[in-house]
Amino acid sequence: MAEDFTYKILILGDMSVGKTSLLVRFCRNVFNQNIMQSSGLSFLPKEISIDGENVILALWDTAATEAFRSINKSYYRGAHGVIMVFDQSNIKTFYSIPSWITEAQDIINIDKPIFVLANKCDLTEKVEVPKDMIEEFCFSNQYTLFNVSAKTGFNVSAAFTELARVIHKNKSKNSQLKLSMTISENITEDQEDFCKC
Ligand SMILES: Nc1nc2c(ncn2[C@@H]2O[C@H](COP(=O)(O)OP(=O)(O)OP(=O)(O)O)[C@@H](O)[C@H]2O)c(=O)[nH]1
Ligand SMILES: [Mg+2]
Repeated sequence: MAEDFTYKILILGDMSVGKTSLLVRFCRNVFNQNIMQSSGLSFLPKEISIDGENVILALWDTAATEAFRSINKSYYRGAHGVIMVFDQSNIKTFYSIPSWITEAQDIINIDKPIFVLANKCDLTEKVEVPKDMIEEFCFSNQYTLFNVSAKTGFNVSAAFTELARVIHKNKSKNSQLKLSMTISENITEDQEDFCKC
């Protein structure tokens, strides 16, 4: 039977940036203007196919309020990637990104892929964060940037799927690396035996 791959992805960002809306758009292809504020932590699973392989994404949605923020941190462990969301119509949410990422990187490996989703791109009249500022920030930190809207659905699926693809590719590379290390360890042991004889 074909193997399933499961990856844990964290969705981080300030209150009301649209974390839950993006998840619901990606998983169920709907948008609810009157969505409730999240409390605590929840996750939605989403099954996708990457190059013919079955991949299950466990998408962890976090509540951004201070009270939940410290509790949620204990669930960051084991994450394979991070979706960092900010609201283009609220520059404060852009300035908060480094603190979210520092917090996550205290717990998960620094080499995990981080995708920045500039949400609410439908609010063209209200954009507060200059495009070149976002691009420069993401480029200098090596974060992958997607301009998205949970409301219209623009680029949402593309962003999540690309992150899954990057994680899956790294996973394959890591297992290949492990395999080649095992082989070379065995060769070394064999050579030692050979020398001793
Ligand atoms: N115009 C517009 N509104 C959006 C978009 N995404 C989310 N919203 C609205 O923004 C508000 C907050 O959305 P949520 O998805 O609850 O945001 P959140 O980041 O999960 O918020 P917390 O759970 O409080 O941390 C809601 O009123 C949404 O309808 C978008 O792409 N465009
Ligand atoms: Mg929420």
